[in-house]
Amino acid sequence: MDAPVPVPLVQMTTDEIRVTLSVCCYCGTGCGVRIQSKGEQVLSVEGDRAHPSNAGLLCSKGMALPGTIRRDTTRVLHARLRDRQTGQYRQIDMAEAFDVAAKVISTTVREAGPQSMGFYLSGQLLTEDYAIFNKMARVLVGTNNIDTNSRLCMSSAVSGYKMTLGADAPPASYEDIELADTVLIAGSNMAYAHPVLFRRLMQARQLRPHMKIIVIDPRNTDTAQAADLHLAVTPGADVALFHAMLNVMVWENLIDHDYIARYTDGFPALKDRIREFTPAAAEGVCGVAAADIVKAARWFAQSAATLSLYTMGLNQSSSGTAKNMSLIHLHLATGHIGRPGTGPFSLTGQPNAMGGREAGAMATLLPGHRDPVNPVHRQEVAALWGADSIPDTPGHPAVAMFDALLEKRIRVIWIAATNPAQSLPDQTRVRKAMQSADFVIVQEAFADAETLAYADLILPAATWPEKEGTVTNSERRISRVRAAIAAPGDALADWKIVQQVAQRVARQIAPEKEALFSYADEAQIFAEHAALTAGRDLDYSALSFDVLEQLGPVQWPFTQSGTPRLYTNHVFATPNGRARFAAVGYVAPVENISAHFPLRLTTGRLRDHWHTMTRTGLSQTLIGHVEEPVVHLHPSDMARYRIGDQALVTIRSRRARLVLPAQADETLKPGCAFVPMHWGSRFMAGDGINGLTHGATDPDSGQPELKHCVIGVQAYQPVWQAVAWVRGDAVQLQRQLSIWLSGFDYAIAVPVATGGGGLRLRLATRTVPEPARLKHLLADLGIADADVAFDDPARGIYRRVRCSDGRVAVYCLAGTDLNAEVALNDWVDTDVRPEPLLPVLLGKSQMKERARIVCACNGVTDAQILHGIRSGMDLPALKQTLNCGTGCGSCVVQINQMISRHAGVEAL
Ligand SMILES: Nc1nc2c(c(=O)[nH]1)N[C@H]1C(S)=C(S)[C@@H](COP(=O)(O)OP(=O)(O)OC[C@H]3O[C@@H](n4cnc5c(=O)[nH]c(N)nc54)[C@H](O)[C@@H]3O)O[C@H]1N2
Ligand SMILES: Nc1nc2c(c(=O)[nH]1)N[C@H]1C(S)=C(S)[C@@H](COP(=O)(O)OP(=O)(O)OC[C@H]3O[C@@H](n4cnc5c(=O)[nH]c(N)nc54)[C@H](O)[C@@H]3O)O[C@H]1N2
Ligand code: SF4
Ligand SMILES: [Mo]
Repeated sequence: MDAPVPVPLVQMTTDEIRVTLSVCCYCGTGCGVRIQSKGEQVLSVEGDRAHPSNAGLLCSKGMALPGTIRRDTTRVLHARLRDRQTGQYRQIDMAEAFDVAAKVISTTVREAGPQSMGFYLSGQLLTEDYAIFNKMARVLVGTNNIDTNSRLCMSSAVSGYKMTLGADAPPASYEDIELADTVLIAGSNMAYAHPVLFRRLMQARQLRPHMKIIVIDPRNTDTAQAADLHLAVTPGADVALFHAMLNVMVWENLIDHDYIARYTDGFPALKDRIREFTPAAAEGVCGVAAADIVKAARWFAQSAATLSLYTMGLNQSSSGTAKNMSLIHLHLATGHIGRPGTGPFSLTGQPNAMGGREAGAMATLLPGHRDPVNPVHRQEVAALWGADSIPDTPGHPAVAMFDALLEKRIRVIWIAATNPAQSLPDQTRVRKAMQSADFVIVQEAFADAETLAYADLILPAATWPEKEGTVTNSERRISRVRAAIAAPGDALADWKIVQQVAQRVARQIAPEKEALFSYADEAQIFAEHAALTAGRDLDYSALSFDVLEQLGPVQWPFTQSGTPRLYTNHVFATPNGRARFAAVGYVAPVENISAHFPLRLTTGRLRDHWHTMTRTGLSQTLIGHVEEPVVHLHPSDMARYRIGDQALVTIRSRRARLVLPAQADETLKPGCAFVPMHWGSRFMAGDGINGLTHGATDPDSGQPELKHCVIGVQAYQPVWQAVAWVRGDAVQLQRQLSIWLSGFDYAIAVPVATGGGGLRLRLATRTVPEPARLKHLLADLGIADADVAFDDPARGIYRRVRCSDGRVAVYCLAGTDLNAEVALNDWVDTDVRPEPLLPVLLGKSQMKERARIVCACNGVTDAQILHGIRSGMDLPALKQTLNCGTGCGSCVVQINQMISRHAGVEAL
């Protein structure tokens, strides 16, 4: 039961410092925060001890939120309209922007029909934003072409739950982490992606030393390193592994026959199907030793309470639904569901992907967990919305929506709170689709999102912490999001923008529908939305903003109180109340390795960045953890393909090429490669990582296989290279210098965390650029006039430094004689005086390698920690002397790894 938490909302204190209770805007953990602000400035963000999901804890990203709040040109401050002829944008006021959007939409609907319009939204919208977008799409425009980036994220979890348990409802609560005896973590790097839950898990294990943790991940991630058993599955092969675990459970009679007989259907057919998946047979498919499969099966089945936590390693797959189902099967077969410490618990990625599922703002969903192919459901929703009907033509899920755009079946797309020009797979197609659209509306909060380059109309959105509404986290907990400061410029809350445009569209095409959008505030939208859940599995029709003020965050279903755990009576959300097994088969990923593409590439997250970095890229503390994109390769593969550590390498997939530095990484399985998903084309040459990935999707969920494509790698031998650094505001510098990201095989422009901050550029090509071009580069870098210069223009050599106030302001090293090491150790402590640079410029010495930040909260570098370890310090001593690991604690895993790797090494 949710204990009522007496929470006061916005407290005024005497010195005018306001405290606002809200929720962190990043991951689906949904940590409660206390925002302290004064005027329009956020002074601090700290964990809310009263919030039941995090009890005051925050990770590095949550702690660093204040550093991401800027009210300058890093934000989209005004609406802008592009002139199609000239490509130039002009600033317009909001009324004109609403008129333009409404005219484009109504004309398109009238002339080309409702199916020519698409809405592509985001798991980062608030429930109220989804609700109004959904109503606009389905009953005003008259299309089901509404989908969100949750298609790239949670849709396999949705279909997995629905096909087994009957409803899209994660049955467990975070407190089950503290009550489990075995925890199976599949395809999730919680230590990075859900750090506060990972900390809860580590604390739980300290209190319950018998707890067993199994991690299934092709990489030996920080999460896997904390496990008692790491199963390094071959990417994509989880179904074979889960089937083999079930095979062991059946063979060793570890299943719960009584549970299966009383509460489930379909087990015999599945039992037949898994017969061939003996551990020995599965070993060859999934790459996990048979003995480990047996051990995992026993730990899972024999513990008193087994909980599974899983995310993108299962969902982002062409067999994502089957992966989810075959894991849920293990819970049903052993009765590990509906009791404390048990259940298949899918962790949501984005802060309100759950809310989007509840609001049904996706092509394959309707509000209140209803189904658009069901005519009764359509009619129910239409009636509750006060409309006649909802169209029956199926809508396009995300990937298909961009295909439809490319093929002109969709002509106008409205994109909000997602950055598809970086996050959708197969970027060549996605970008072409946006280019070929009749009109693209982009509703965005941050000014440097890649997708803005494709916008005809840019609408300025308010963002956290400027918005009011609700979000639902992974454990079905609905929390209030509250505004601490006003939005800058003309930016408006997303729902308000939709409301204005919808009312104008209604006036043009269906005046009787204008009244459907006359909400006074978020509370009214929520009330209408909550009513749509009445009588459904998630029922929270008794909930309102007033009740949330009284009780604090609560878990659905909610009648008089919340529900921490589902299916406690073992009645499932299927028509006959019985859970369903299905005889799903194992299907290999869409692309298979070949002589030409011998490696499997997977992609994912880093600890301190959020997706396409529009927000985390602004934080001086967060950018330090990992500063630039690299491809991680196993040392044995690097040896095979003659690739040096840190050397540049060409990565080829069937769709694109990308040149990146290689990083030797023993945490990978041989034959596998990893590239983080975060850096897009504003940071590097090419279309970003998703130039390489493909758009093939899971047949049931429509989720693309972002976790697997095959690649070839080859050492890249540059003929000419340059490294440069410019002091100043990285965002501004990046805008000025971004033209230098094209025309080179490899180019990056990345903000710098330490030293003098600023922007770092690195370029490489196979031909020496024309002298005129290099002159232009030097001018753009601000080093046309240098204090020190050693140039040989004929050979493209420029070694230059410009100083101001006795400190380096710009430096550039360019030439054919830069060896790879110079190019890589391209770092100087930019706060030092210029003299130490001279030998470097003269080519007589290499630069010293720079330190990297480990502890983001307190700015402690790897060099400092290593020094401490080498002088004999253990974790408590390091914490005490250096302060590292004492903030959010997200870096403790990394510090422990450094201790285990370097302890005992003599002081240098
Ligand atoms: N720091 C940070 N945290 C985040 C986010 C962020 O951008 N940054 N984003 C949020 C969002 S939206 C999401 S969806 C979540 C994602 O959270 P996670 O799913 O935990 O993150 P990923 O790194 O995408 O992928 C998890 C792991 O899947 C593994 N994997 C790859 N292929 C397979 C496979 O075939 N089988 C198995 N079993 N594992 C495989 C990868 O090696 C990787 O370690 O994170 C949320 N939290
Ligand atoms: N290769 C690869 N690709 C992936 C993944 C992967 O693992 N590998 N993961 C996929 C997953 S799980 C996800 S969730 C997606 C995430 O992909 P995206 O959704 O594209 O990522 P974000 O950077 O979070 O984009 C959110 C956008 O909304 C803007 N924004 C922020 N707040 C607001 C607001 O309040 N209103 C409006 N209108 N805009 C706002 C931000 O500036 C940003 O541009 O990426 C997917 N793509
Ligand atoms: S775990 Fe970190 S990113 Fe996720 S909600 Fe909590 S503080 Fe925010
Ligand atoms: Mo996600």
